[in-house]
Amino acid sequence: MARRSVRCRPMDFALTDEQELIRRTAREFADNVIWERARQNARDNHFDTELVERIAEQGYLGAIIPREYGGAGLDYVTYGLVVEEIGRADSAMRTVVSVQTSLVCSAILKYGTEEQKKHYLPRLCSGEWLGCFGLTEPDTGSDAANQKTRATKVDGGWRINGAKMWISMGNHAKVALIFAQTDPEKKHRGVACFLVDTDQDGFQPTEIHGKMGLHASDTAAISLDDVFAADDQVLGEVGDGFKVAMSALDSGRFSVASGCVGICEGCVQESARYAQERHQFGRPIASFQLVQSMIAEMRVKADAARMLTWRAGWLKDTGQPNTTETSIAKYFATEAAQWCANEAIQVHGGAGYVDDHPVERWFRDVRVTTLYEGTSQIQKLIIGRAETGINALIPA
Ligand code: COS
Repeated sequence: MARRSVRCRPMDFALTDEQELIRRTAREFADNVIWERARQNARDNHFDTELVERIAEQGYLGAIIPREYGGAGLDYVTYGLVVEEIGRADSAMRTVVSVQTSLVCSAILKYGTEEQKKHYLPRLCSGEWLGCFGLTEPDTGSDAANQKTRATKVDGGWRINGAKMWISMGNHAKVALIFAQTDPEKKHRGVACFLVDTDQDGFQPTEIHGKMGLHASDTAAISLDDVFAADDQVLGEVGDGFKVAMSALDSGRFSVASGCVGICEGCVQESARYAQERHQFGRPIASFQLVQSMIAEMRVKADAARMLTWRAGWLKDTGQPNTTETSIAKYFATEAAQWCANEAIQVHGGAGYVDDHPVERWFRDVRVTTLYEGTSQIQKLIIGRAETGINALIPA
């Protein structure tokens, strides 16, 4: 599973034997281990740390991190295959993988000093520590540069005050990437990213209850009251924070897209299976053209989402710019998964309205994917800006 040199490799839709094996292994693990517990964990609103440990043992936390830092050394396309399988089984666990691997580990790998990489990455990849990504605030969502959290220089480090919102794993993380403004006049160029140790009094997470979906995921509101980060806990240079965030989101959005490909695929398979079993008017409902139409459209969207996601992964693996293509994949795959989950319930009829079938959970869990890691509207504005050269993000 060593990271291959793929520079200049043409885009190839055939998976290598190694990729097929990794995909098969991930599929079996998702079906036999994650799937088994997903429904009950959702019913119980249970963040299953034991399951997180099993996922870590498989090498799925930090899969794209080189082996020398404790990762599995996978390329992005292969990582996407794993995330697709986990996403099909349980979006709550897929969120753990996406946050830990793409938002936290990839940021440390790209911007960390050698000491930071050696200190944090092996612990995060092994699952000994969980990490969280503290960018969003109560009043700062899409306008990510507008951080209200403040970092003030003190002897030997920084004092951080503010609040973060909707932070996955915020109640369990040992290290939190906290984005904070150091100099408001500099706007996004004043933002810094801190590797905050959560074991301190001023770091106070509170569990967010009442979510529509992702019931088995841990989501926190975090209050930061004079939290301390030493000078060697700044990730990148002071002022690099916005770039750290955007670059991490390039990886995170790919991961969300991959998970949504998994939901699309699950919807196709479950709908086709159910439509063959369920009889009405003396025939399997799969024999009705209107039912086949729904399944056919799901298949088209699933395949298109997968191709766009693989393209984004291939661009990453070949070292090419990919922010726009990642936004395209994220936008399309999340909207497609939402559409597929809705249609899959339609195919299941009343049976799809209760959690006896996974379509009920997919429908609730998928809703957040067009919101987090950049809304569909933000993705479209990024794509539109790339096409036209005109920034429509900030009205004149
Ligand atoms: N990787 C690294 N650096 C990047 C980058 C990327 N993908 N994208 C932009 N940057 C850099 C730019 O190079 C630029 O650097 P300079 O200051 O040196 O010029 C800087 O960041 C600002 O870039 P840009 O002008 O493109 O940023 P915008 O203010 O236009 O970005 C959007 C606005 C809306 C795109 C951004 O704020 C965004 O993605 N918001 C959504 C946030 C989000 O997804 N939140 C959900 C979090 S849930 S975990």
